[in-house]
Amino acid sequence: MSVSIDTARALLANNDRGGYTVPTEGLYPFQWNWDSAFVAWGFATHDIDRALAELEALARGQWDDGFLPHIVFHADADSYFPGPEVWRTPKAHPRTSGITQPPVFATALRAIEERGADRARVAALYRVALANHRWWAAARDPLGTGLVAILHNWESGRDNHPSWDGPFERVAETTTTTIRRRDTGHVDAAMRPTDAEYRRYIHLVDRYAALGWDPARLWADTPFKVADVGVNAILIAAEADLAILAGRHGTPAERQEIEARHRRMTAAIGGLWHEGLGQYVSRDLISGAPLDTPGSGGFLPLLTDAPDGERIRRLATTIEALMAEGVQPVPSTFPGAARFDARRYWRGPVWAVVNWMIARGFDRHGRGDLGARIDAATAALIERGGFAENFDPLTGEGLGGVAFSWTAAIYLLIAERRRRMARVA
Ligand code: 9WN
Repeated sequence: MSVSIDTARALLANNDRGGYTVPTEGLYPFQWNWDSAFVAWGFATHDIDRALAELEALARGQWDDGFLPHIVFHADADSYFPGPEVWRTPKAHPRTSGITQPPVFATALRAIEERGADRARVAALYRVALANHRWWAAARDPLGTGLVAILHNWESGRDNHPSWDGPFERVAETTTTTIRRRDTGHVDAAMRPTDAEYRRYIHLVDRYAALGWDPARLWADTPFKVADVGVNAILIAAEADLAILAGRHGTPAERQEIEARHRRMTAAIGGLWHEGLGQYVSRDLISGAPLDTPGSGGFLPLLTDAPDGERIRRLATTIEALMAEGVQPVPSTFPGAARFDARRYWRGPVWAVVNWMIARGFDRHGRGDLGARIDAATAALIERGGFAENFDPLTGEGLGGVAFSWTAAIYLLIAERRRRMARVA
């Protein structure tokens, strides 16, 4: 498929399953949480009604306590493992998984509203986001530290990043669920996590299902508890966006509550800075160890007010140095890191959605020049490699699944942004 604004829109229309969008045909046949937030944002460039519908469909998967699942199984499909029969969650109509994903929802909602959305529909979605942020605080930071935890690597969205290898040494392999991988029937196994990794991923699912997916029991029992730098940064940015939405759709008390969480989290994420690497890193909350494999996730705190001038300079210098060496920005794991693998998922490849967030982070901190360079590099990768799932940081080749919704959404957003910048100039 040639790459253009028209083909990006056509791709989204083609992956529409009637009000929600699958990440790609076959490999991912359901609605995914953060994919849909980016897709809604992308739809907002040309179809506000459809953008709202995407978030409304995701909201139908919300649990009573505010939890938003990482997958909503609106319709049956047998081309993906693990399906609903493996998750065994209490939610029905629609069925869902039992873990979550990076909370981009409120940020997407604010972006949609800015482009002129219906007030009543935004107000209803504001309440969904508010309940969800309260869930994050209560379920994933019960001690009020200001850092939320992920309890499964899939919750990071950066699934097999080497940072999770250490914490996974404590995780057993499943003995009760048969692994029936479908992903390797769609894409080359060399681009995907290994079977041993999958057995551990599913052990966590088995264990949490046995605990009835009760947040307090999961918190007390889990062998995998990580303060992921990406999820924390994205949640802080989402709290800032939610505070703005609260000003229009909520009460003064809600706004204060959101701002208090925002302040506490902004202060806490500073503790994830790694001076030796010159970037932020995740932390194992069980051992206390920093998870110090450098990669794109460590740049996401640029979305927040946490980094000072010196840290921003170091983050920028690192990206500029990589680009000067001919590396495509921004690799999920940096070349030279011990477990770097240019073609394997989050162990090297570049992902358009992460680039979009890092670029906006540089804009936020007065480095719009670098934000624009990252956008240009992302658009060029897509134009050469197609609407691929991700890209080889050394060759630029498109990898993983093809015809990916969120890659098309980011292409539309970059194009819109460039049009706007051209008008301003
Ligand atoms: C598990 C859908 C999702 C993305 C994730 C990406 C991948 C799933 C998988 O695909 O994860 O959630 O089966 O590998 O890592 O970020 O949301 O595109």
